[in-house]
Amino acid sequence: MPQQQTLIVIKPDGLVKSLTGNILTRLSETKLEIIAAKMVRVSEELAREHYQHMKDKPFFDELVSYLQGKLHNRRKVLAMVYWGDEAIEKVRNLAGATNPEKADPTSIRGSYGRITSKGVYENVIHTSSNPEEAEREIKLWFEPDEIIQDVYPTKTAVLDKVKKRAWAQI
Ligand code: IDP
Ligand code: MG
Repeated sequence: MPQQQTLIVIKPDGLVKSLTGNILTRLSETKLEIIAAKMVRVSEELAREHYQHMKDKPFFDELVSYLQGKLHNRRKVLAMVYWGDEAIEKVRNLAGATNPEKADPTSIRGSYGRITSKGVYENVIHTSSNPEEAEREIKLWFEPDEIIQDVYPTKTAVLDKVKKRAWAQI
């Protein structure tokens, strides 16, 4: 069985509904390992890039606003990388179908998702659907040093004059 990594994002509706603990418990059924996790304030640029394959859909702008948390007044998501045997399929099966009304009622999306009056599927969780998508998404959301394991080849980049925030005192 292939060892894979997959991106999981608990979307703003999942956070607003206090589902984080519940979703993590459901995901633990897979026996996969969490190899990265962080809270992210999603920029419009990141949201548009993440959902680039939906850019011609009539609901694209609404979808971008949804991922940014603008529909829920909760400007954050929990982004994670899970790793292990058949990680992509295992997590997608647990997440359920894209349309929450069609998803198996015992799946995460079937249990907690809904369709908004504007027609966006609020389905609580994002999960990568194949290895190519997982690679694109993990590289979009995470720096190599934020992942506890080497999942893709890296290179050393020497950065000059890069401004970054640091603790004022340590
Ligand atoms: P996935 O999240 O199951 O991989 P995608 O087809 O990649 O599904 O769509 C990305 C997201 O766009 C979905 O999770 C959902 O929030 C939204 N979406 C997809 N299809 C529709 C639709 O037909 N109507 C409304 N929202 C949709
Ligand atoms: Mg998808």
